[in-house]
Amino acid sequence: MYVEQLVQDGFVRLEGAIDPAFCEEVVARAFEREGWDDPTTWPVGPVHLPATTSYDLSTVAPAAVDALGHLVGGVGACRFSDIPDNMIVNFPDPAATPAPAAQRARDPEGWHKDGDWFRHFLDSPEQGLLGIVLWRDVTEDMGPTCIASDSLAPMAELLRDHPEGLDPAELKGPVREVLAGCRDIRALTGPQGTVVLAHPFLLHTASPNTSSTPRVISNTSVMLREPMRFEATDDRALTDVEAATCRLLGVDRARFEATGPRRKVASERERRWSGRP
Ligand SMILES: O=C(O)CCC(=O)C(=O)O
Repeated sequence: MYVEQLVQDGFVRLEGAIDPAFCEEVVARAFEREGWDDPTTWPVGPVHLPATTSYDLSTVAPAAVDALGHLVGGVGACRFSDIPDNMIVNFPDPAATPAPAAQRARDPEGWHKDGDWFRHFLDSPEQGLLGIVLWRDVTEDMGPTCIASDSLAPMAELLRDHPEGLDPAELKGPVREVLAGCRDIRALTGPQGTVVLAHPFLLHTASPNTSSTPRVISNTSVMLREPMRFEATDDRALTDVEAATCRLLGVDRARFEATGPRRKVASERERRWSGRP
């Protein structure tokens, strides 16, 4: 159902997936917790808040449960598919100048494939999907996430060609090379309550907020119980993400076997949040 969309856009956008009133409650709680009631005291640029809680997907975004069925084989196939409140609040930056999304690709700094905590393989279960929640309206001038919709195929080829796996640090150089060839750069905008479910290989980055309104989103990983499989069997069809990955590689099916260790990598973000140096 979503294969074509994943291949063309890199993501599926579910507008109206979360009730705007609920979004406002969650944002208000975070702003109150952080003492951000007075705009004159706001910081400048992005602030990444750690999660204080996670909301059950079927309760707050039932439409997303249906989409997960097609994309990754359903909530039952996931080790984690809830919505945490780890907001990324991108505060206005008065020094920033408005620029179209395409311009962000000229500076490779910040562009990444999500997953700074594990060694990456073509079939990695740690990031079955990149989920992005728009907790408030996001417009072009509000520092939206910028995505490279045509990054999926070269990223899939890179991971196919490295069955030994790549640590996050080893991905940095190749990501720059992939980005240099990308031409389809878009801003992820949309109304409050939109849930974006993106292919895990989608390259993306933050951008400066040139408006006077904070941009409030969160990122999450839909984590799978098992590695992805790119060959259908009698009792299991390919999920949309697996089928899209095959299409991106120009094949109907693919055999992939990891030859290196699947391992966790201590990320800078985790160290920051746990207060360790
Ligand atoms: O803030 C954004 O728009 C993107 C942030 C991001 O990509 C990340 O934290 O991994």
